[in-house]
Amino acid sequence: MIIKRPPDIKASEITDKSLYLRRREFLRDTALAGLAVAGLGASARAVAGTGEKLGNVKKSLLSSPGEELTPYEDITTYNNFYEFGTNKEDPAANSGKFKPQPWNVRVGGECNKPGSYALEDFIKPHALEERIYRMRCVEAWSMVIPWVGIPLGDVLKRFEPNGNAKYVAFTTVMRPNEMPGQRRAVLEWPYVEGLRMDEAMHPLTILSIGLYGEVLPNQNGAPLRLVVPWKYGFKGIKSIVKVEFTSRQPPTAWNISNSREYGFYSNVNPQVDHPRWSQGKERRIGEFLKRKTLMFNGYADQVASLYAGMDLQKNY
Ligand SMILES: Nc1nc2c(c(=O)[nH]1)N[C@H]1C(S)=C(S)[C@@H](COP(=O)(O)O)O[C@H]1N2
Ligand SMILES: [Mo]
Repeated sequence: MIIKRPPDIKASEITDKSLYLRRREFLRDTALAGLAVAGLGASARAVAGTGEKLGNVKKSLLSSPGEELTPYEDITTYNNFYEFGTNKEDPAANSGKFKPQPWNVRVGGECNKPGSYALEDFIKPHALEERIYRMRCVEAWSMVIPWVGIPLGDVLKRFEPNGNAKYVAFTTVMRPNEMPGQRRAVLEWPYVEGLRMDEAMHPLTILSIGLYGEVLPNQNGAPLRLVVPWKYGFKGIKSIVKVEFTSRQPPTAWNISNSREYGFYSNVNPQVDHPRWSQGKERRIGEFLKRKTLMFNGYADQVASLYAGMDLQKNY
C-alpha cells in the first residue's frame, strides 16, 4: 500500500473520502432503521452485497443495544470459512462459484418428524428478525453483526424432538468442487458442530439467512448458518445441510482437530485462556485499543444459568 504524506493529498480526494464515509454511515443508519440497503446501498458500498433484500424483517428486542455496527465490508471480507481456504480473505475471494440454491436440509435422529425439507419450507413458518449481536472469534477479534434470522428453538420444536434428544448436531455441506478448501485435509470434512438441547432452545440462538437486511453472502455461510452469540465464532457452523437430534454429545470439527485447545462448550470466557494465548482481551474490528472480553461475551444475564454448577475450566 502506498501511504501519501499530508501535503500530497489533493483536496478532491479528501472530499471523496469523507463523502464515502458519510455514505457508509448513512447506509448503516438506514439499515438500522430497517430501510432499503439494496439499490443505493449496493452501489455506494466499497463491496457489493448480494443485492437481494429480505422483506418483512422485524426488529428483535433481543438485539444488543448501543453497539456500533461493524461495516458490511469488514463482515464480508474478513472471516473464517475453511472450506474456502484458511486465510481471512479467502472466503470472500474463493466462494464465488458456490451455489446456495436450491438447498435442502435433512432433519433426523431422536424426533417424531424427521424428513428432508427445501430451505423455503424449513424457514417459511417463521417471522424473520433482525438480531444485532456481538460476535467473538476464538482468535480474539470481534465484530457487531446485524443478522437476519429465526430462533433455532422455534424451528426445532416443529420436528418434535423426543425424550432421548439431549443434543443437536449440525453438518456443513460437502462440495469439494465448489469449496476448494475441502480438497485439502486442514480439518476433517464435512465440518460438524453441536449444541446441548437447552443451548439450542435458548431464545438467543438463531439460524441466520441474512445480514444487513440482505440475503447472506456465500462467505458468511449461505444459505443457512448457526449464530450463538455467547460462544466463540467456530460454533456458528455455516451452510448447514443436516440437523440431527442425538442422545450423546456429538463430535465437533475443532474438537476433532485439537481437543486440547477446543472443547465442546466453547463459551466466551475471559478467565479460561486458550493454551496458546490469553482470552482476556479482544480487538473489535475497526477499533485501535483492545477491549476487555466479557463473560459469555456480555450475555451472562441471559445464559449463565445454563451452566450453573458446571466447572467451566474443565468444560471449556
Ligand atoms: N463450515 C464452517 N463453518 C464455520 C467455519 C468454518 O471454517 N467452516 N469457521 C467458523 C469460525 S472460526 C468463525 S470465527 C465464523 C466466522 O464467520 P462469520 O464472521 O461469518 O460468523 O464462522 C465459523 N463457522
Ligand atoms: Mo473463529
